[in-house]
Amino acid sequence: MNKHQIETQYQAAREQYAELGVDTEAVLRQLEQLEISMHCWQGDDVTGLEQMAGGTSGGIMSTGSSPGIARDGDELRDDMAMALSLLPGRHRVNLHASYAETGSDQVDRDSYEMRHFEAWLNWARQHQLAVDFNPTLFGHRLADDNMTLTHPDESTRQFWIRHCQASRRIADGFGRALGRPSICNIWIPDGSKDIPADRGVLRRRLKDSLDAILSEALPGEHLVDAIESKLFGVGVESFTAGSHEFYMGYLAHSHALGRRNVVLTLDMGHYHPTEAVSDKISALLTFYPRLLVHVSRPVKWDSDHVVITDDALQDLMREIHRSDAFDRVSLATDFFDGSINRIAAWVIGLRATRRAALQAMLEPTERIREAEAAGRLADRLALTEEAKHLPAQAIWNEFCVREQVPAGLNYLEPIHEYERKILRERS
Ligand SMILES: [Mn+2]
Repeated sequence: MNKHQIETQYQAAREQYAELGVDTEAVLRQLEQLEISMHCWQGDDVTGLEQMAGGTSGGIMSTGSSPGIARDGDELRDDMAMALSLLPGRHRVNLHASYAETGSDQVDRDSYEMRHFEAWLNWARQHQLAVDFNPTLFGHRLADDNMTLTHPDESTRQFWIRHCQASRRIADGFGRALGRPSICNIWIPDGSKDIPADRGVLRRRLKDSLDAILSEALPGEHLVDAIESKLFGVGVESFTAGSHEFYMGYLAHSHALGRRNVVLTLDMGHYHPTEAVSDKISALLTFYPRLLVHVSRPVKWDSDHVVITDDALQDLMREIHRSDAFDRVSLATDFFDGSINRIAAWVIGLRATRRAALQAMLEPTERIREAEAAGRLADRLALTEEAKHLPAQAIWNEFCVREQVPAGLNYLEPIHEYERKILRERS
């Protein structure tokens, strides 16, 4: 499809949306402003760049052996730049602490500093990207028993506390250096395979650890703290210390202490399969000003499949749109699939995320609300159904043209070429 066809189809679609009271030009402006934080760990199957520790664990697992996995930081950044060149709209980059490049420095995670992320900072500057950050509490000899911030051994627990403290300072450093606040998201794998005798002691220890981590006052204009719950993981099926209820409580506790910069993270793969993450948006925004969503796709469990257009994603975006909260809900992708071209995985997942946001923004919400307010519930349902089949694709293609990235499927050929020229050369 060429530019002329895209423009013709866009004009026809624009009129169709206008009839239902939707201004597509305003939607395109909003979509362009929407920042999505692209995770780095899709590019190397969550391996990381450290000298001293490696691999996943902690109940998460990447599978697949597509050729050309990034072998060092430069290759990973090249691959990310390639993916970003095929994505319309604004992006941030999401790093894990395990992507530190320590060179000849024999330094462990509790002593990481900003200088170990120098290459990432320079790269982010060059590509005008803000950076989000995550301490890495898995894939390490001191996390082999799936206990970190809840660890009964005091020195091990203190190691992980120091790691999270160091991570907050690094996130603060990125926020300062780039002039855009960094979100520092804490997720821990802590739990147990079988039924623990004392859940309370583990959770009280987690609370104390988080208090120790968050007690250092760092200015909110550079740093936002996020806490991420989980239901279960492989090897920790019976108990997870950091459950949704735990962190809901911890959030209330933090805000009561005046730590208003702590937000909750909703990972779409971290709940019961029939639980609707979309429904949590308006519930949380009633009490807290901000949220972070990890956009993922669970398949029967928290499998972290590449994000695609499915009901869970569409419902999530619709709720954010209906809450008029795209500026209060931060979006960050979180998936890893090594069984397909890893760059295509990023591009497909990130494009699906933004397209779902577009689909939501294009909804004739005013009409649907009018019908609801008037008690015309059949009209509400009919309009909601009709909205699913309006020509959103024509608006998306026009957006891609304006953003100077490939429309439709045209992003595939550059990926194939990159695979032939770059990925196949990596052994
Ligand atoms: Mn997550």
